[in-house]
Amino acid sequence: VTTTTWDLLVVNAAVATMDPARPGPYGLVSDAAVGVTDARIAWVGPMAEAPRGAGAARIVDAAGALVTPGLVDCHTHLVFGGDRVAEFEARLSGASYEELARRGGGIASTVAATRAAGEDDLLRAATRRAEQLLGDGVTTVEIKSGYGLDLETEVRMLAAARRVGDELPLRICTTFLGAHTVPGEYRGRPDAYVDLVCNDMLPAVAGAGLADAVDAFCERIAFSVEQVRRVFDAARRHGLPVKLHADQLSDGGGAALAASFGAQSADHLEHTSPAGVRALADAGTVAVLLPGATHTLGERARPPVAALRAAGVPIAVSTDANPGTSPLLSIRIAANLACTLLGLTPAEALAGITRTAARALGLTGRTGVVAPGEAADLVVWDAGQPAELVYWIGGRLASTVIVAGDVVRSA
Ligand code: DI6
Ligand code: FE
Repeated sequence: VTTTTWDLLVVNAAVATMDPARPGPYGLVSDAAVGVTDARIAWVGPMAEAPRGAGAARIVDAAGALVTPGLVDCHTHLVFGGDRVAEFEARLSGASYEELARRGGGIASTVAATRAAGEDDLLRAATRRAEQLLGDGVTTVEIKSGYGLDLETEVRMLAAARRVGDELPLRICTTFLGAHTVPGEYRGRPDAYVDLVCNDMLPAVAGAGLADAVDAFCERIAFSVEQVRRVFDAARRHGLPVKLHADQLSDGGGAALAASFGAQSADHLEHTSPAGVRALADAGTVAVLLPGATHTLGERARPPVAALRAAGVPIAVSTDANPGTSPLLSIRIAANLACTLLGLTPAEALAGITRTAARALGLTGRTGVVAPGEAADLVVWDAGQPAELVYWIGGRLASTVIVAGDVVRSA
């Protein structure tokens, strides 16, 4: 008789594996167990089929509750100084986001506050925000720079972002977004700023191992297709994958641009054309929907969800947590809005905050699915059915959060 001993065993679970190899939209396995060894999932299946005589150092009894992969928030701007509460008030009195940006508010005001903040202050504030996500089942978070727009502050932001992963048991992916907007000191000289991004910032950030990917904002109030292409060429030279804020406020051909570089993801897409959708499908680039921004800006335009679905573009959903356009600290509210505002099904939304969000970060096979070999990032929910995670608007439903096989939060 062989005996298996796991480090951790989750029993009596309704596991929404999100494994496309299993039947049904959620890859659901009832009366299931999940065995964990060396921080990874070693076995998942019906308890009746578990290896006989299997033991475990620690057992988590889900008592029939839903278990999912740890959630993945694949697009955030959690590190920033100051706040934009006054801008929120101004917008609700009639000013538009673009108007405020042109007047030197918007991103520029956060840049000023971020340049004035020390790394420890940035870290402390970002950690408080990230804690909100972790507490409700997020185990992987992407964090962008882009509020420094000079070498020193971009480096400080990325260093703070990495350190969030020391403060909290979260997987952190960092993204260099030096090409977020043209800083005041380069007004009227955007190409000179792009030179700085490509020739100074990107090499320094890549050399220090501070970024896992490179992002840019392709928009008439930010950077042109030609300028983004230069940033992406530089990213390629440094071996970094790219992603893009594409077609958020206008159709600038961002989706096709991202696809032409084999981007991990093209994000926003409110104004993406049918040609852009086809390009994403051909490239296998993930479409990341950010309904928190649509909601906050009162945008009428919607990303072309039906076309994305018909073309087979993988769809992820994220908070876009940022002080200006999406002060949203709940990935489940993002998923709810993706359904109610954008027309995703709950199954699509749940895939979008697990498996497909992991894909948008280049983490396919590592987290986002409950399957052998993946990281043991698991959540036991105070819920019985997968769609319930998307149905409730906010609140805290996570009862046990497991990261790399460790129980890190327990209600
Ligand atoms: N698009 C967005 O929605 C955020 N960045 C971007 O490129 C907004 C950033 C901000 O307003 O602070
Ligand atoms: Fe964003």
